[in-house]
Amino acid sequence: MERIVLHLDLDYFFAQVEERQRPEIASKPVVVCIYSDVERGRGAVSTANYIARKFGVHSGIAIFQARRLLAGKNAVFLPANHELYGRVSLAIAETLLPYADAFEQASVDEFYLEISSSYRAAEELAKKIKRELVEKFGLTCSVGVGPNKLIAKMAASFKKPDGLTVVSPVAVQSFLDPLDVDKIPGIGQKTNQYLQSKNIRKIAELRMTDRGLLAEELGKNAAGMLFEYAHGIDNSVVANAEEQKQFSRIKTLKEPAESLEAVDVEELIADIVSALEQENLVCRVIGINIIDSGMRAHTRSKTLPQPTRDGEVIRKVVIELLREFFAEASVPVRRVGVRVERLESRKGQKSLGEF
Ligand code: DCP
Ligand code: CA
Ligand code: CA
Repeated sequence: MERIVLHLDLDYFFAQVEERQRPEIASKPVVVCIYSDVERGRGAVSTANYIARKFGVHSGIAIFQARRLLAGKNAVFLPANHELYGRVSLAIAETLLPYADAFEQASVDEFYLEISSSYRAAEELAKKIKRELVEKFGLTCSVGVGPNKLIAKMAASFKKPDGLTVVSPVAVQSFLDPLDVDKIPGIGQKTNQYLQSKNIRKIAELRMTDRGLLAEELGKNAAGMLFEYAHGIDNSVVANAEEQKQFSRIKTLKEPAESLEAVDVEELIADIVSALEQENLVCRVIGINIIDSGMRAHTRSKTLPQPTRDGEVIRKVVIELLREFFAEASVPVRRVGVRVERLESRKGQKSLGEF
């Protein structure tokens, strides 16, 4: 049994839902529109079916531009019906939930399921889910299966529409290497432009690039993240926002404190470390929560280049944040808290220390 993540993304979601409502339009170009000015027909394309995409129509272009591209093509333009898409999205989530050990809805049409299984069984489950969504909702989707969220998502985008791509742990590197760097989810335009300017086009090239060099331009955190992604490493947990809890502990000081020396955070840190250990989690962000004697709240935080649950590391960061706070504070402190965020699973964790 391994930790396996399945990512599911509905194909041309809004337009596909519209096609299901009126099957007679499915053979035509379908464009779902978000109107900013209904009378004048102005606004942007929300999405389009694959027939319309063949003519160059895609999310984000102006409606008038889509009309021009589809002139004489018998195209159907519809206003977005968000209420309907929301209902369908919810019903899909309810269908998927029972299959998952952990479940996360990432957007209106994207879902992560964590399953403890074998890759063979995971592939069968993916097929079963795809059939079920066609039977229940008349909707196709693209699914990716992999050892973490990153690989599952990239696998789901690999073949669209109606795709199913399974990337087992041994296949991760050969799956990633030939892909363009802009296939990495969340890679910004600036980062992409920088990589292009350095002739780093494929993930294989990114993987071979010196990490220090990347850090000079992109900063240590962004470079570290990018480097981990290029190696297929992602330890983020599958969990909905409300479960992606941060851990925090706070206490009221016996006397309002005006300096770092008057604050003892040992107990708070010990509590946090034991909570992380209990759930087998590490954190990437460490913060402090402060209530001053005027009852105002202050927070500060720091992102680490490597996730941790080491009490020493956490203490050092907390002390640093408190020192910075007291250096600028003008009122005494009544309550002090410590919190950790961006929690990641330790299960089967790999880190760059291994490279
Ligand atoms: N959407 C939007 N405006 C955008 C992008 C998306 O209104 N700029 C909406 C319409 C999409 C839905 O969000 O149907 C999901 O977005 P996706 O990026 O997943 O795109 P599609 O599902 O439409 O197409 P694909 O088959 O490529 O996933
Ligand atoms: Ca989609
Ligand atoms: Ca999507």
